Parts: sequence; C-alpha cells; structure tokens
Amino acid sequence: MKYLFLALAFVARVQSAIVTSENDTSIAIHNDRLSFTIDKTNGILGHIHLDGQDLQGPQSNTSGRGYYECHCVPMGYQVAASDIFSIAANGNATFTLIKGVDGSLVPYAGVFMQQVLPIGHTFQQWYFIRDDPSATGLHNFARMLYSNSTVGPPFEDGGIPVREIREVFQFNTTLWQTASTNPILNVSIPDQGAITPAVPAQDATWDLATNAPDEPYVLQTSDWWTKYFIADAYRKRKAHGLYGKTETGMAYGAWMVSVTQDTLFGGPTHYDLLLDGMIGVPEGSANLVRIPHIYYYFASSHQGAATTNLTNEGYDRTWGPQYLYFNKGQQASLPTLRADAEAEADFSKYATFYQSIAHLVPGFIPPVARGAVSLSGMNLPPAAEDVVAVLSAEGLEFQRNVLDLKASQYWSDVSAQGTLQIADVAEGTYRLTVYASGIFGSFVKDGVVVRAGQTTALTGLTWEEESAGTEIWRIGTPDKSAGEFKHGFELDPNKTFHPMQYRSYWGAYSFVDDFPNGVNFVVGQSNVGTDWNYAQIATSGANVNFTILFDLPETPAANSTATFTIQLAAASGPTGNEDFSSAAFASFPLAASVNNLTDALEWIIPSNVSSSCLERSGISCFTVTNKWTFPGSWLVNGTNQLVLGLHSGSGTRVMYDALRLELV
Ligand SMILES: *[C@@H]1O[C@H](CO)[C@@H](O)[C@H](O)[C@H]1NC(C)=O
Ligand SMILES: *[C@@H]1O[C@H](CO)[C@@H](O)[C@H](O)[C@H]1NC(C)=O
Ligand SMILES: *[C@@H]1O[C@H](CO)[C@@H](O)[C@H](O)[C@H]1NC(C)=O
Ligand SMILES: *[C@@H]1O[C@H](CO)[C@@H](O)[C@H](O)[C@H]1NC(C)=O
Ligand SMILES: *[C@@H]1O[C@H](CO)[C@@H](O)[C@H](O)[C@H]1NC(C)=O
Ligand SMILES: *[C@@H]1O[C@H](CO)[C@@H](O)[C@H](O)[C@H]1NC(C)=O
Ligand SMILES: *[C@@H]1O[C@H](CO)[C@@H](O)[C@H](O)[C@H]1NC(C)=O
Ligand SMILES: *[C@@H]1O[C@H](CO)[C@@H](O)[C@H](O)[C@H]1NC(C)=O
Ligand SMILES: *[C@@H]1O[C@H](CO)[C@@H](O)[C@H](O)[C@H]1NC(C)=O
Ligand SMILES: *[C@@H]1O[C@H](CO)[C@@H](O)[C@H](O)[C@H]1NC(C)=O
Ligand SMILES: *[C@@H]1O[C@H](CO)[C@@H](O)[C@H](O)[C@H]1NC(C)=O
Ligand SMILES: *[C@H]1O[C@@H](CO)[C@H](O)[C@@H](O)[C@@H]1NC(C)=O
Repeated sequence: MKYLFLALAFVARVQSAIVTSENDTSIAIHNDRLSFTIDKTNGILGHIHLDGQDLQGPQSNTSGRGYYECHCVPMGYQVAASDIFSIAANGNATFTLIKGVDGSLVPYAGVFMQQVLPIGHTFQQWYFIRDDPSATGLHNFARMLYSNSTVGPPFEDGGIPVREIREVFQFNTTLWQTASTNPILNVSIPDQGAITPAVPAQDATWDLATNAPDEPYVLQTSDWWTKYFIADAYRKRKAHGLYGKTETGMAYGAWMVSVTQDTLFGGPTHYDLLLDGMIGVPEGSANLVRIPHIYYYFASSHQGAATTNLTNEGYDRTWGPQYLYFNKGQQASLPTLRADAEAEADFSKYATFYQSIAHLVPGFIPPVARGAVSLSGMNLPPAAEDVVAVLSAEGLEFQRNVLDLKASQYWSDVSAQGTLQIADVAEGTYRLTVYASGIFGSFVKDGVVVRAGQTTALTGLTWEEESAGTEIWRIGTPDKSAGEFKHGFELDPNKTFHPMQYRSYWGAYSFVDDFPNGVNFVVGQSNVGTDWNYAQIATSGANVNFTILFDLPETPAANSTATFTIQLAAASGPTGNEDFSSAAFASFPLAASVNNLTDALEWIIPSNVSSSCLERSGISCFTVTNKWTFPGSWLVNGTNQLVLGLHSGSGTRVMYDALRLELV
C-alpha cells in the first residue's frame, strides 16, 4: 500500500513538473521554473525563460541562440562562407526527445541531436533539465566522432586539425550588463552607442576610448575591448557568466559551470575564451553589435594549445557534463549569484543523475566507473608555494594531453603538508605532475593507476628541485607566467577597477619608449617589476636585447660547467597558434652571447610550441624550457654579461617565466 501510494504521487509529479512538446519544427521543454526550445531547422537553443523572465531575447541568426560548432571540417563542408561547421544549422540533423526518471526519483527531460556528414564526421549534442525547484539549468554534453580511411581533402596544413570545438550562447537582451570571468574580474559590457562606430585596433580588438571616453567600461577597465581581456586559465575555473539587474531590482545570473575537469584538455594552465560582449556583424566586419556571449571551449589552439588531427585512427570524444545555470535574487549582488553558481561546480552533487543518464551519452564515463586519488606527506621543496598536482595522460606532458584521444585529466592544489584529494577520477592509468611557484622544473611520475570505487593513496613521494650545481642567480619566479615583470600582474592605476595590466591590448604599452636601450638588468640591483619587460619583441630598428649583468668574486675553475636555464611563459613565431608551418621563422632562434664571445648560444624554438600570447592578452601560454651548458671558463672574476637576442625584425616574441644560472 505504501509503495502504491508513492508510485501514484510520483506519476502526478511527473505530469505536473516537466512539460515537453514537439512538432515538426521545434521541441519545447520546461520545468516549474525554467523553459527553453530547440529549433529543429537549425539546432538552436532559444527562448530561455526563468520564472517568466526572458533571459535570452529574440532569436536571430546572430543572437538569442545557443549552438555547438567546430573548426574541424574540410573546405566545402562548412556552413555558409565561414570555415566553421555548426551542428544542425543546415536542417540535416535528427532530434530525439528524451524523458526519464533518475536514481533519486527526480524526473528529467532532454533533447539529443545528431548530424552525420557524408565525409565521416558525426556530431552529437545533449541538453537535459531536471525537475527540481533548484534545477534552473541545462546539463549538457557534446560528442564528435570521425572515422574515415582517407585523410582529406586537405583542410589546411595537410591534416584535418580539430582546431576549435565549442558551445556558444548568445544573448539578445540588455538584461546582461556585466561579464564575470572569476571572483576578481568582471567588466561592464558597453552599450551599443559606445561601440557605434567602432575603431578597430587589431582583429577582435577595438578602441573604445576615442569615441566613448566616458563609457563605464573605459573608465573602469580599459581603453580597448577584446574578448581576450576576459579570458582565463582552467586552473581555478568554476563558473563564468553574465550578470544584470532589472528596473525592479531583480538580479539575474547566467553561468557556464565547469562540473568536471575530465575533458578540459591542456590542464590547469590551458587558457581560453570564456565571454564576449560584442561581435562584428556580419562576422569579421567593423559593424559592432552588442551581443553578450558565454563560451564553453572543448578544444582550441588558443594560447598555443596542442591540437589533434583527424586521422584514420579514428576520433571519438565526448565532452561534459557542463551546466548552463541561471539564478536570481532580489537585489542580489554579483558575488552572491556567482557563489551560488560556483556551488554547482560539483560532480558529486549530480552523480546520481549522471549515473542515470550515462547510458544515453556514449563516451561519458559514468560515476560508477570512477575512483579517487589521495596524496599525503609528499616532501616538497622548502621554497614551493602555490603547489598544483595534475593527473593526465601517461607519457605525455600535460599541456599535450589532448593528443591522447582517450585521456582524462584532473588537478587540485596541494597543501603545504603535501596532501590532496581528487574525487570522481575516471578509472585508468595516469601521469602525476606536481609543479609550484618558486621552483624550477616539476615532479613527474607515470603509472598512477585509478580503479573504480577505490582510492589510490600516494605516499612517500619526494620532490627535490632540479639542480645543476650552485645557483649563481635567478631572475623572476618560476610559476609558468610572466606576471611578475613590468606590465604583467601589476595593477593599472588609471582605471577604477585596477585590472592587471597584461590583460589590456598589448598596444597599450611601448617597449621602445619604456626601454630605449633594451633591457639592462643588473643582478642584485634591478627590480623585476620595473626593469624587465613582460615580453621581448623582435621589432626592427630598435634595441630589443635583454642584457643581464652580474658579478662573480672569482674566475670559475677551468673544468667547471655553467647551466643557463630559461623557462618561457610563451614563445611566439609568425604562425601564432598554428603548430605546423613552413613560414619564415616558424621555428625561430633565441640566442645568448656570454661576455661578447663569438660562439653564441642558440636555441631554435620549434613551431609547435608557438602561441599567440602577448597579442592575445596572455601572460601564461604554452610553456617551454631550455637549458644551455657552456664552459665555466667563459665567465670572469668581476662583471659578466649575458645578452639575450631575437632575430631583429622577425616579429618573433618571447615572454620569460624565469631564468637561472648555475655552476658546477
Ligand atoms: C539565417 O541562416 C539561414 C541558414 O544559414 C539562412 O538560410 C537564412 O537566410 C538566414 N536568415 C537571415 C535573416 O539572415
Ligand atoms: C535582436 O532581436 C531583434 C528583434 O528581433 C533583431 O532585430 C536583432 O537583429 C537581434 N540582434 C541581433 C544581434 O541579432
Ligand atoms: C543533407 O544530407 C544529404 C545527405 O548527406 C545531402 O544530400 C543534402 O544536401 C543535405 N542537405 C542539407 C540541407 O545540407
Ligand atoms: C572519406 O573522406 C573522403 C574525402 O573527404 C570522402 O570522399 C569519402 O566519402 C569519405 N568516406 C566515408 C566512408 O565517409
Ligand atoms: C597532423 O598532420 C600534419 C600534416 O600531415 C602532421 O605534420 C602532424 O604531425 C600531424 N599531427 C599529429 C598530432 O598527428
Ligand atoms: C597611466 O597614465 C599615465 C598618464 O597618462 C601614463 O603615463 C601611464 O603609462 C598609464 N599607465 C598605464 C598602466 O597605462
Ligand atoms: C566588478 O569588479 C569591480 C572591481 O573589483 C567591483 O568594484 C565591482 O563592484 C564589480 N561589479 C559588480 C557588478 O559587482
Ligand atoms: C643584441 O645582441 C646581439 C647578440 O648578442 C648583438 O649581435 C647585437 O649587436 C645586439 N644589439 C644591440 C643593439 O646591442
Ligand atoms: C677577483 O678580482 C678582484 C678585483 O680585481 C681581486 O681582488 C680578487 O683577488 C679576485 N679574486 C680571485 C679569486 O681571483
Ligand atoms: C675539477 O678539477 C678539480 C681539481 O682538479 C677537481 O677536484 C674537481 O673534481 C673537478 N671538477 C669537475 C666538475 O670535474
Ligand atoms: C661587450 O661589448 C659591449 C659593446 O662593445 C661593451 O659595452 C661591453 O662592456 C662588453 N662586455 C664585456 C663583458 O666585455
Ligand atoms: C511548432 O509549430 C510552430 C509553428 O506553428 C510553433 O511556432 C511552435 O511553437 C511549435 N512548437 C512546439 C514545440 O509546439
């Protein structure tokens, strides 16, 4: 009797709480609070309302829409005139309405859409909504498969690279006034008036100060708008989104919540786009239109990230879950709504639901197939600060994790006592990498096995900082960033929000004016924050050398060896983020001369580590290390000089993380 009663109550709940309807052209779904539609003619997610409030605005070809797209099809298969393919945009997809009840007896509904291209690509996407008063969001997944014994026709550069795959949510409403990257960075989205007409500074970057000097964004944040200003690294990412308040004081938030790190390829240092406030319409034009955006990148080459080719080895990858979450509160502040959204970045909170829908999403690793990893009592180098541990594909540096087509990755901060816990780790074998601020190099251990339902306890690990003798000096803090140098993390005194200077358009600063004689850094006297620029740029006609002067109290022994380590936060060749190129200086030299000796040291930086970093407001992009050794006899008792030079006029750029000289 008891069970019968429960079952009846349950049926009633299903009928009242999630309502779905479908016809030839669309699917509409709502729970008690949130509603949305999927347009079958173009795959667009639209008409999102929360408690009756329109959050998305009118749907059009350029705004008021959510979609899933990639830069991963050969020429001829793209949508319209771009090299982008959007799932379902040409009306050729299939749509399936899903309904069910999860393991907590909470009903859910969803939409599965799929498109198969004649050349071997299959695109799939899922949106799910649950019946719960707090379930004011869409859990979503995406998948891309490729299987074709023929590679080609050539896309660009020979292969078919998966250069960019993302979800995009565009809002055609003035409700959204603020774009919020993380707890300390937000910007006011300029009004249409402030961006009409727009003055281009470089691609995807506009000068707003010239025409709208009093616009709040210009007074608070920067003279220029670029979506790269509000990009961020994966490391601390929990939620990013939009905030706004109506005239009645009801505040709203729209958030993309990172529920899992599984598919955040490139690891904690990967830096990607999150938000935007305007785009050129049509795409690329100078006709700027105010369109608040939320992005969720599955893969990209931004900031030099590694990318995969589509080959006959097959490609089958599922991304998610990620959670498009909406919240509100009368007079609620941005920090309040953000904190509420960040609390959703918790896989375990939805584990029962994810387990219940796992069979619907091939490639998603269900909660029951996950274990945990704990670390205790790891001996860390005494100077280590801000320690991070990363689990990623075995045998690969974590920045290149994307190259393992089955890889998952996870990371977490490590306490000063050398402890950490990571839950919900997909079963498998991982590489553990530990790195820290203040320490050169990293700790790497392959073969960390994680089994479903079990905790892998790592104990007795010791990380000693790498060493090549006695340290003569170091410049900068090894932390995978150029932040400590001039124009890096330093706050901008001229803008009321005091953002970090590196986020601004690089044209804001003139290296030649700041350093008319190049950088001349005297070890023991100079200051990294003022006397070393955040980037070295091979501009022609200027002295762009970075010179290091240091004293030795004696001539090193005749049989001694000096080791000069350079960790770069970024290296940028003319090919920017492209890994493969035959352009001049695609691989480029960074040279050092020691005490004017003719045998200069030369490091040819390979094209596949190149990143568009400085010009994309980055401070930590694809990082790379070099060690030069040379006879200690090149050094003298007294003042020594090391000159770092780039090929003049090549346009190549490097951003130093830290440098060190050792002698043995
Ligand atoms: C919207 O896009 C579709 C598909 O690309 C196209 O057929 C249609 O003409 C576009 N509509 C407008 C108003 O541009
Ligand atoms: C926003 O919606 C309005 C009204 O439908 C439409 O005229 C306008 O073109 C849309 N904006 C964009 C950027 O698509
Ligand atoms: C849909 O797919 C079929 C078969 O692959 C193709 O012939 C047709 O051109 C496609 N239609 C559109 C609108 O893309
Ligand atoms: C494989 O790719 C080639 C080149 O794009 C295409 O002509 C062919 O139809 C594809 N074959 C299959 C089975 O998808
Ligand atoms: C991708 O294809 C290019 C061109 O064929 C090749 O040089 C490169 O090594 C491939 N990259 C990977 C990761 O397989
Ligand atoms: C702040 O303004 C002063 C005066 O215009 C200028 O010299 C300085 O470079 C500005 N600082 C930054 C970080 O833009
Ligand atoms: C955005 O950040 C600034 C600077 O930290 C802060 O003063 C402002 O209140 C924030 N905006 C909102 C809407 O909270
Ligand atoms: C910069 O350094 C290179 C290599 O040491 C040297 O050849 C060149 O003369 C230097 N340029 C200037 C302007 O000092
Ligand atoms: C180094 O040079 C200084 C100054 O010329 C001299 O006083 C000192 O003895 C030298 N040290 C050695 C170890 O040669
Ligand atoms: C250098 O030579 C000295 C004296 O001959 C010797 O004691 C020392 O071990 C040698 N050092 C190295 C690194 O070979
Ligand atoms: C190297 O050459 C430059 C330019 O001639 C000179 O200013 C500098 O003092 C020399 N450095 C050393 C260590 O000899
Ligand atoms: C399907 O039909 C179109 C045209 O009549 C309506 O505009 C849509 O609202 C309707 N969609 C659903 C889900 O009922």
